[in-house]
Amino acid sequence: MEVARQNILIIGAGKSGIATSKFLAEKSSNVFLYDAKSKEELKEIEKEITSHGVKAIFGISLDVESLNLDLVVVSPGVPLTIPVIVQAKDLRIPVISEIELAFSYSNSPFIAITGTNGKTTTTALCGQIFQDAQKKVLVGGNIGNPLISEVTDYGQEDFVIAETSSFQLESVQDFKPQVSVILNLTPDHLDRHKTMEEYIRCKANIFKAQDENDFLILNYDDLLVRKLAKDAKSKVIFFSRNIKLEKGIYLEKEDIYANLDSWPIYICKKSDIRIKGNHNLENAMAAIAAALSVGIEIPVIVKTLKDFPGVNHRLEPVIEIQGVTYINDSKGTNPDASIKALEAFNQPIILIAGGRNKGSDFSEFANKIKCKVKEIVLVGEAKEEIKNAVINVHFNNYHLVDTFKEAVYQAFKLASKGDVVLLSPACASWDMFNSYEERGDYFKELVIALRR
Ligand code: UMA
Repeated sequence: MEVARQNILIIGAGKSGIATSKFLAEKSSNVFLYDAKSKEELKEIEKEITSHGVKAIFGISLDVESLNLDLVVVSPGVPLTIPVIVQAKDLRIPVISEIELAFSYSNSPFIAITGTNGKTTTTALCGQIFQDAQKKVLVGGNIGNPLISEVTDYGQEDFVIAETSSFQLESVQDFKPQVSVILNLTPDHLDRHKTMEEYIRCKANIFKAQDENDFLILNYDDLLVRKLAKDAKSKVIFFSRNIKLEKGIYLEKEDIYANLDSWPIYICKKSDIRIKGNHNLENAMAAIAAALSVGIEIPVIVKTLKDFPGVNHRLEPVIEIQGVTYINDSKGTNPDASIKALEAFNQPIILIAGGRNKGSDFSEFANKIKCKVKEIVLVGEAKEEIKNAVINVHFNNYHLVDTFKEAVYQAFKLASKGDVVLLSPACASWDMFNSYEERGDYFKELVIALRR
């Protein structure tokens, strides 16, 4: 993609937008960075990017036509329906996402991973397997570091392992991973995508440009994911923990097998995998499939599965105080993720939940709460909505609080020896924090302070 001396507008001055601005400024583009937030809020960012020759347009309405643009690059969190983007599209200016730009500059094959839940764990696990196989890898994307920020290193990598969200995939055209993975599909981000069909369409863009030389790894046990196989031009590899597949990765009793060519090959025991729970078994099977599809040896894969400890903010043990275990699952940002977190424990659970609802329905979550939870502490914008959902299933052990700090203290007071205090909000953090990482870190800080 030719970008030198082109007029390029980047939308969103978060991690992706800042990295994209710097990248394009280095390539001699004429770069404008737009953000709806005020100049005052973004003054540090303005200082940083203007030193790279980028022009900031913050907190004011923008006449796209006046900039004589050649290209618009959108950050993931920016809906494609905002007036600036609509105007750009009306003017037939190409609008692309940051991952598509990064992809167009890469010479390395991409392993791209999506799904409603488990994508960070699977991305990190794949990264570790590939590294342990002595491959040079770049791990990035939705996991936290925008791919474009590493783009200068491209070409030196054997593989780019990219966690990709529905936001990032929404508008891609030429994004063509050598291996694409879809782990599962349950309602999420419907405040932006509006319908489940549209959410699935965005996720399915991960394999839209693939051809018969590429691989698509799909969860056979998830009907919505399984159905996508019919739209694929690439070679589909299914994985299943419920069914002995004729072809694919599957569980038979306690053993995992891969049958990709003519006969089944034993991989390892389910219990060999260090990260626990059915959802992690699925993540591990997807990672096995991805690794095998590029020829990584089984002993390397198995060694990593035995060692890999999981990722921060995902069922992350924090501390034990007076026989109570505190678990940080701040990454549980939708009901399905939090249902999986609840299923991972046999002990009585004091659950901290709530935050910003992303258009989810809480009724299934409420049913799971009724079965697994002793007491629930509710906080944030969605607290009333979750309260109503649990009342509907006749669960009355709820406690409403005003601040996150209060939520942690309340959970501490309610817990007794043998209990688990679990932060798994089923909601985004954006009503109280900048990110789920910030929420999880604050939880850990508050919990560790309880010990004193
Ligand atoms: N903005 C506007 N107008 C709008 C909306 C936003 O100007 O209409 C501006 C905001 O004022 C803000 C900027 O856009 O200044 C934020 O851009 P962004 O939301 O794209 O944030 P980034 O910092 O670039 O982070 C993004 C991803 N964020 C989202 O998708 C919301 C990060 O994923 C990702 O790690 C990062 O790029 C690097 O790739 C986070 C996330 O929550 C973890 N992802 C969602 C999820 O996992 O469920 C999809």
